Amino acid sequence: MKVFLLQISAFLLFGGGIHCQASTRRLTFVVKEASYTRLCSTKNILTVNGQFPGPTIYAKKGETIIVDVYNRGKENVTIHWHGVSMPRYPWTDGPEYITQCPIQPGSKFSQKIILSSEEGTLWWHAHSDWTRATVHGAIIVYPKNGTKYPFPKPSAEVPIILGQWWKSDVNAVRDEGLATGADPNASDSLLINGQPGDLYPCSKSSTFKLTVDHGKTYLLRIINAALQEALFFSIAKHKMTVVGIDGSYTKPLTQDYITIYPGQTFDVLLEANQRLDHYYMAAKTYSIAPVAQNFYDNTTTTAIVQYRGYYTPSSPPSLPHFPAYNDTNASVQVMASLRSLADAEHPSNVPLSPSTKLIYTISVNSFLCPNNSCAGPNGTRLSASINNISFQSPTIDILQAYYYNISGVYGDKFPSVPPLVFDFTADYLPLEYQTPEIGTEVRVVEYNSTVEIVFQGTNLVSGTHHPMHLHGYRFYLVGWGFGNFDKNRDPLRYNLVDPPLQSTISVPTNGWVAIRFEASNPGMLQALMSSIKKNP
Ligand SMILES: *[C@@H]1O[C@H](CO)[C@@H](O)[C@H](O)[C@H]1NC(C)=O
Ligand SMILES: *[C@@H]1O[C@H](CO)[C@@H](O)[C@H](O)[C@H]1NC(C)=O
Ligand SMILES: *[C@@H]1O[C@H](CO)[C@@H](O)[C@H](O)[C@H]1NC(C)=O
Ligand SMILES: *[C@@H]1O[C@H](CO)[C@@H](O)[C@H](O)[C@H]1NC(C)=O
Ligand SMILES: *[C@@H]1O[C@H](CO)[C@@H](O)[C@H](O)[C@H]1NC(C)=O
Ligand SMILES: *[C@@H]1O[C@H](CO)[C@@H](O)[C@H](O)[C@H]1NC(C)=O
Ligand SMILES: *[C@@H]1O[C@H](CO)[C@@H](O)[C@H](O)[C@H]1NC(C)=O
Ligand SMILES: *[C@@H]1O[C@H](CO)[C@@H](O)[C@H](O)[C@H]1NC(C)=O
Ligand SMILES: *[C@@H]1O[C@H](CO)[C@@H](O)[C@H](O)[C@H]1NC(C)=O
Ligand SMILES: *[C@@H]1O[C@H](CO)[C@@H](O)[C@H](O)[C@H]1NC(C)=O
Ligand SMILES: *[C@@H]1O[C@H](CO)[C@@H](O)[C@H](O)[C@H]1NC(C)=O
Ligand SMILES: [Cu+2]
Repeated sequence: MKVFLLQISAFLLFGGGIHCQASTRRLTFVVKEASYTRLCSTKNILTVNGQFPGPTIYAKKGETIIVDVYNRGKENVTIHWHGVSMPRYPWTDGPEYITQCPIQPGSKFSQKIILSSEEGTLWWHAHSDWTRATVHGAIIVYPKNGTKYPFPKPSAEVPIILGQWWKSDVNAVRDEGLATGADPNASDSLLINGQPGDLYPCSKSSTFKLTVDHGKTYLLRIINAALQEALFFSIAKHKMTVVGIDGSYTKPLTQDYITIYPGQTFDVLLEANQRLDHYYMAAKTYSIAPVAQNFYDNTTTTAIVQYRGYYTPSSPPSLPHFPAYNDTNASVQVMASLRSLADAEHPSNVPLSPSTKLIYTISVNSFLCPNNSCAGPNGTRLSASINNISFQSPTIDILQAYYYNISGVYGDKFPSVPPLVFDFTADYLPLEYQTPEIGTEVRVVEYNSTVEIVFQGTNLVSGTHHPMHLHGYRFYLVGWGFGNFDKNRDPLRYNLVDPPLQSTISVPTNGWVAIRFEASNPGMLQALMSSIKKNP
């Protein structure tokens, strides 16, 4: 139950898509089912090349790679390059019915990945329904020849992919949620690199282990590939230093834990500077939902950091300390402290006086069902909206409709401000506000305009946090706060000097964020709200 909204297009300028390089590398992705056993039971999952998590793509900054995708599965899929801006080339970025039609079973489609300014960790995932639960992998973008990391070269680099596992078929879980109108079932476990870890049944022998040498530093490339869960991630007795997010570098930020939202990627340095032993690295969900109900996955996934040497390890290894599962202050800590490098080699280009200012409310909604027969709150069906419009997916992709001037696929009346202004984050809100309109509306922005979007969370149905992700752009996170955005006071506190450059942020629980970017990449700019769970 994904809800996406706000597609933006400006003039499309074609013919700029020639990216010849001496040798464009080609990779082969065969999407097919494979049998995997987790939590004492076996099922078929959709994979790329039979691998779960899927293969890592290694690239250099600025490189173009072609991925030949063969769909040997039973359902439509597309592969999306998450966090890649794809300058002037939205056509193979993946979102189905937004920039392209899906790849049907038995067919092949070559998808070009055009890397430009990104450097660090990104990821790829399937972009059709819940296929991304198992069809995903890392993209590692190294500095160009002759340039370096803005930190000492680590001894080794390790992808840490956080995920979720359902014992049931993921499509059955999704279908059940759609049929009943309730939150789909929470997953049965969280995963680190495809493994639940020591704290789950039948899992101990395959727990992911990272062997380290005392005194060395490791670069963890952490990806939250979970469908829904915002995760706290920490390593027992070790600090982590964040040096990058979403494929751009940050000033070093030393933390006991990070909060990583679905879709985000972090580059984190781990110094192996503790007593020779085994230590757990672990992840668990941040959620404001009541603890006793099955609204979110309340389990803890672990992997082991093991020092090389001769010693008797602690058994079990020590677990990291986590904030309380519902600690909203903790959920914003990293966001509140991250700063971009903003130096000569990594300049900040944040627009100082945006020409277009938009305010978008993000709400969880409910639709009435006949005789209150749905399984959402009070017999309703859960949904989500931006500015009170719940996105209806078209059957022809919007970019194609734009290109060929096909009318009736989408409208261009997406409101720039909330159609109704109320105390968005009040404890009690009128029930009649809960039902949104339905539509496929697009907001058109002028090419090269500078845009500010304030995403304002509301407390309708559930005032939870909302991960937001834009395609085709990375944006500067210039401000955030709890409560209602104040257009007179809050902009005075914006960080216009060294705001972090990201492609995925989370609107805090009953709060807001402000982002800015230059609309210089024509195409369909899509804001994705990752899910309508009580704890998306
Ligand atoms: C798969 O994609 C094709 C082409 O867009 C579409 O006609 C078909 O309905 C899709 N099938 C499903 C099950 O969504
Ligand atoms: C970059 O360096 C690698 C290893 O030193 C070399 O194999 C490769 O050809 C170089 N690439 C370019 C574009 O110079
Ligand atoms: C969802 O959870 C309920 C309650 O535990 C269970 O009865 C149902 O079978 C689950 N659905 C799926 C698709 O696993
Ligand atoms: C986790 O959630 C289940 C319900 O799904 C509940 O029974 C259990 O008490 C919860 N455990 C913890 C540690 O909160
Ligand atoms: C967090 O959960 C605890 C235990 O479930 C509860 O007592 C507390 O009120 C919750 N805090 C917030 C801010 O919801
Ligand atoms: C969160 O932070 C605010 C302001 O710093 C403080 O008033 C509040 O008590 C904190 N809440 C928790 C649960 O720590
Ligand atoms: C709703 O309930 C009424 C009375 O129980 C019944 O007559 C009617 O058929 C129900 N409607 C639907 C759509 O189920
Ligand atoms: C696009 O279609 C509309 C009507 O559907 C028409 O008025 C307009 O001239 C067309 N534009 C182009 C560029 O073909
Ligand atoms: C959303 O639109 C519906 C239909 O017009 C209306 O009933 C509802 O009050 C609106 N809610 C908000 C928050 O604007
Ligand atoms: C848009 O901006 C780019 C880069 O700043 C510039 O090269 C181009 O001429 C501008 N185009 C228009 C139509 O303003
Ligand atoms: C459910 O109904 C009760 C009683 O009308 C109301 O107080 C509550 O807010 C409703 N909850 C939702 C989520 O609609
Ligand atoms: Cu994306």
